Amino acid sequence: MRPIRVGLIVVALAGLAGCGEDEPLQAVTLVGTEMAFAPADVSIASGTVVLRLRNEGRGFHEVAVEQQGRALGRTSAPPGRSAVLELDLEPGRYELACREPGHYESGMRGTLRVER
Ligand SMILES: [Cu+2]
Repeated sequence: MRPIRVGLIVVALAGLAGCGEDEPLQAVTLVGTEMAFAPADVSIASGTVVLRLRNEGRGFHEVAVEQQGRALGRTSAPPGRSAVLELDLEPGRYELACREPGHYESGMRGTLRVER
């Protein structure tokens, strides 16, 4: 059933993007494993972003979008599952982090650059 679910998500996002919003809806998929995000460094335009975490690891992972140590949003998924986080972001540099104990310190982090 998994390919069908992915297809439905893509259709849903395309539908939202075509609803007459001024800003395009951006979708980014991060694959989480032990102990990394792929891609680790992401650049997007400002506006609404749908961040999808696909956990392909063996343990529980999360992704938090942080700025100056403050989490603006977070989502988490058990192994083999995905989770979605939608955020409106101003231009700037944000950090991606998994705050499961020890994961960030082991390299499960990245950067999110939001351009104008
Ligand atoms: Cu993790």
